[in-house]
Amino acid sequence: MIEEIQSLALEQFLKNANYDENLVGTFDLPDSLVCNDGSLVTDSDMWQSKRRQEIVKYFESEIYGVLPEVKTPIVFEVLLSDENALDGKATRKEIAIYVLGDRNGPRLDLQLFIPNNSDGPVPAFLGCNFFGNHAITADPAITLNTRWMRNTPDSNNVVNNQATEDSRGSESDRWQAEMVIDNGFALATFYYGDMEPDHVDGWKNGVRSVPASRDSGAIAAWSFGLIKAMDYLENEVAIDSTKVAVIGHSRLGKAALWAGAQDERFAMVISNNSGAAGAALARRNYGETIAAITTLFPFWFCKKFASYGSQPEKLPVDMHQLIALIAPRPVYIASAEDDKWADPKGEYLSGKYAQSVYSLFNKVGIDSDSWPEVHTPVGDYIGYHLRTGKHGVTAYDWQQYLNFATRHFRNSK
Ligand code: GTR
Repeated sequence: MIEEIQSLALEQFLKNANYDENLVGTFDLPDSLVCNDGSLVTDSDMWQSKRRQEIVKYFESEIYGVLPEVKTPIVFEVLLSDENALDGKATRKEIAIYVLGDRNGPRLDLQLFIPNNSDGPVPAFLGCNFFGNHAITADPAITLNTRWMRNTPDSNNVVNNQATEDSRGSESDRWQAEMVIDNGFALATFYYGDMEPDHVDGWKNGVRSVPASRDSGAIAAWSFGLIKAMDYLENEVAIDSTKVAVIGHSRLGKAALWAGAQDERFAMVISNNSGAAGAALARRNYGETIAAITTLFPFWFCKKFASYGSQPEKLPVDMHQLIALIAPRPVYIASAEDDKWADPKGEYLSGKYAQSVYSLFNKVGIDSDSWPEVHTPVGDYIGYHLRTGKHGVTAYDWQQYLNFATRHFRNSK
């Protein structure tokens, strides 16, 4: 029922969305370098000690809400280790992480692929997945996720909100596990619904039910899971935890950005088609707007965010500042040409306008003066590409992420 109402509302918004660059409107973006008291940020120390925190607070209070407050360390248990995964190329582990440090509390199941031919700790990609760890490869040894899942009978064989044996490997194109391993990286991933099922009542069975009163949204819950998975990676001898890239697609790209913005242990952040309330500028009237996203998915955000639906210009931050919070760490933003709903140009511009903060660290971000052509990756510390095709994650996307991560992680040895 909820899904039906959502899809009717989506239809309306899709029909009425603006896709005409002439109707995007003009706007002033909040200045990342002017503090709330009017003082100007003149160097990276002042950014780190003062302004950065002000901007984090705005993203908390106006958009995503606060993460659960946890003082206890995670408790984890390695449930399985298979040295013959991916035809012997990788060791695959399944690790139960009790994110609140309580074996009776919320748990996420991390799946970790580690290349077998490495001679020391390796860099890693970490991201939430949409359809369970068993969807990453078709390996029948992967534990099938039994939690609530969005119905996708045609693509992922999720029926009656449950994964089926036929769901195995249904996301393998999106994850390219073998390509990642062949390039000397580990891949860590967990089902986002482990932290909160993606529906309006999902919080009741997720990490936000403890404590229930905090005003936040599901994106914060998914980000929280990424941060807790990072806690584990710091304990994993096979991983170089100083070289972990947090990655996500679409709504999970929003979660990856928010996790990476807050937690500076993530050495790199990758946003794949994250769109509205992700990389795309909120003030541009193009594709999905704040009004649309907060009507379709109010539970992703703190309550305040919806109040900007009719007045995005009042939002005290914009998404270029989410990118700026990642400075000076490398960040990559990827768009798809036909993914107009996500406002590809707005995603590019966020990266472009984050430059003032990267400049404080003498880092060059996007080095192109105009929105690049398709299949023309640009940027040094802020990478960007536009590919052909629709909303999704492809081998082309992964190839660029691997190039970007290889370049930055090799240089920082
Ligand atoms: C859409 C939503 C987008 C994006 C997408 C997805 O319906 O409006 O912001 O998050 O879902 O996650 O696939």
